[in-house]
Amino acid sequence: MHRLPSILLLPTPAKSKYHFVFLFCFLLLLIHVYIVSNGNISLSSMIQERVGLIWKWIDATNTTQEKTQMPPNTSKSLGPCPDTPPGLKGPLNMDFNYKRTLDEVRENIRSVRFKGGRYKPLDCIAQQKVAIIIPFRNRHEHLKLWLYYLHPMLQRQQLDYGVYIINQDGEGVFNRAKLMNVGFVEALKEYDYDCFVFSDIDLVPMDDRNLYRCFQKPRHLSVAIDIFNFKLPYKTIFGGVSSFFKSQFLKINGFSNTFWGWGGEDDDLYQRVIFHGMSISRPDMVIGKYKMIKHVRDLHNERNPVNAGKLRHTKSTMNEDGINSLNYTVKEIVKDILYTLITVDIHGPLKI
Ligand code: UD2
Ligand code: MN
Repeated sequence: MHRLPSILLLPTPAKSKYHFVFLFCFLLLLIHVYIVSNGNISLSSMIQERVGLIWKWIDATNTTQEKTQMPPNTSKSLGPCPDTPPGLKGPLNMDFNYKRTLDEVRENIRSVRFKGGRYKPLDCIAQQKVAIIIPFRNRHEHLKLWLYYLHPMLQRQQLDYGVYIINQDGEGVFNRAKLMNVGFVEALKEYDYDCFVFSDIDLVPMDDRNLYRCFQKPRHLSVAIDIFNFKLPYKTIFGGVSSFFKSQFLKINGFSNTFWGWGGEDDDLYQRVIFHGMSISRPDMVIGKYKMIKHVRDLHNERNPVNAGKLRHTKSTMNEDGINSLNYTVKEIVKDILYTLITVDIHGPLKI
């Protein structure tokens, strides 16, 4: 009975939720007082016991509620995650013909811990904070497959990561590289990322030992793609999936903003790395296997013949064209459980 005033100590939501229980107990208390004053002690102690039980139940439910609402584990006693994540599987199976709805994908991947496609390991502190940046427009089938296969893999890799889908607004000419720059700037507004993985939406790794992390050198991850017969089509190819530490990306001033339409921006990026005195690293051709989800060339992303010629000028333009000259307008930011979708107007031409 002495526990009754503890209702005053309960947090406000619990107070309102258990209001009716409080009233019920109060009623029992009145009956109890009435019985005691009339001398029926055994019935009164039974009522006393019942009231005690009800309060215990209230306390228990209240604690569970607090647990589920608890902020992420920030315990200082966690150690760093190991260099080689212990739960990797190696080669992976995948079937791109099996169609799922986005809800089914969400249902399947309940392990993503925070809104916006954010995750960090529960039992250790990730070595790097990785933002995954994906340029996007009208590739919803690809997005579902990418999310379905990549989230579990990134979690096995014990990354502290976030997924950013940078959606080009409008019907203008597509610009993959500029969208990557937008993703870099926008992700940094949210979290102190130190590593950036820039990925096409249609590339799914076939081996989870291909770590989505950053390395001493900027890295080309998608080295052995099925459509290229699992070979590099040319030695300096740098398209598909690449990773940069924040400092490496800033050193090269990011991607160029001026490659409209298909082609060239990946070779320009490679040259930026070389001209800044760096070179690239790659996984081996077994670990670096990828499947590209089938697609045709998209509307408003036709090959731009101007782009190849621009590669002769990378050296003279790279320090003025990039992160430091980026302009865009964010139209909308949507936080799905599996990704952050940033729709952006990149102020481009309607036609090449
Ligand atoms: C190659 C490169 C790619 C890029 C491109 C030339 C590889 C493996 N890939 O890809 O990195 O250099 O050539 O620009 O070397 N996208 C949309 N909607 C569109 C158009 C493009 O979402 O309407 C995005 C999407 O993430 C896509 C990426 O841009 O995966 C690259 O476009 P692509 O897949 O059509 O080009 P692809 O496969 O020739
Ligand atoms: Mn593609």
